[in-house]
Amino acid sequence: MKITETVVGLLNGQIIKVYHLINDRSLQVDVLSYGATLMKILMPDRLGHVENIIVGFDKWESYIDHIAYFGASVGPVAGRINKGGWGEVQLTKNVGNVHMHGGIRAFSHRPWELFRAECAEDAVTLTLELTLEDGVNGYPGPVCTTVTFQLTNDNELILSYTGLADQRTLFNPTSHTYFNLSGDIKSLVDQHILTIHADKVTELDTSLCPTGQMLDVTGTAFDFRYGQVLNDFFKKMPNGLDTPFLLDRRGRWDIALEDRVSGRRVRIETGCQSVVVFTSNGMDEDYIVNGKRKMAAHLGVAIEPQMLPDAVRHTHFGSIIIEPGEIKQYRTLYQFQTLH
Ligand code: FUC
Repeated sequence: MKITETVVGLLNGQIIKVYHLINDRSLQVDVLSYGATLMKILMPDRLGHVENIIVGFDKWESYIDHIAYFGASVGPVAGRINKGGWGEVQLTKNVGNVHMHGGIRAFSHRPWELFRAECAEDAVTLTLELTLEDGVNGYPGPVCTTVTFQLTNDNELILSYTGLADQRTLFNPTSHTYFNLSGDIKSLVDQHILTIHADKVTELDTSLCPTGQMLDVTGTAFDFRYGQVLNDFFKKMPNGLDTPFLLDRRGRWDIALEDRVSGRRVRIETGCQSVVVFTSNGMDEDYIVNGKRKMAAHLGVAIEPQMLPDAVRHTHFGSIIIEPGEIKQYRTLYQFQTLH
């Protein structure tokens, strides 16, 4: 196993690097320090061809100010907070009347610093850190965050976010990674099979914020408990998924994504209570991704484990508050498998 680094640039005097985490089984994870971003995950298909299975940019500069959040660490609070209101605290509204993905220049749009890199016999571990000053986008702070990427020889990637703040504040980060298991974005994700062990989704209003009601998925298009080919879902729901699922904890795995053509599968187990899944709806946009092709709707499926969005306005969703001095940690494990 090894971990290496490449210096890729400079931003306001800060060195920007890509870290390469490599295991002994042909799995490689590239992490960009800007945004603590998963830039590439290289994985073999059933014939042994090693290809990238996530959507992003090949040049780090393309991530600056881009708002697709490709592979980014998003926070302090991922997802939407309607009107940006948390009691007396007013968070910035950056999408219409909504506070989204931590606001402008939050976790996803800042260089993170190296905290620790370790290489052991069966795992390589990279920890990056970032401190958001008090008041950034309205968050009481400072908020000190670390993210740890651990790659093992069992083809597992474990991501842990840790938050610590001086004042009572909010913390609900996620990794906003768009998967495409075809390899080097050869095809859309239409034929991928998505399984989500969730028996409820949140009802959403027109700004895609939860109303507070939970809806049973039984008998609806949103029932992914037994696996569903994404295209079958798109036929029923042409707007695609941009949906928070409440995980039901019935199996060991919470979410699985599988591509039978390449023989690749990712299984996800998370300590978070929910997952937001976004199928890059409407993203027929003009930029090139992976240095290869124009971005397109359904080119990736973003799987974002997190606590339920807008929990600050719906207290029965649970709490994303951290008290001063309290350490909060969220952990998600991705297992990469090649099917034969
Ligand atoms: C997801 C979605 C949003 C948005 C963003 C880029 O998290 O919930 O609607 O478009 O990604």
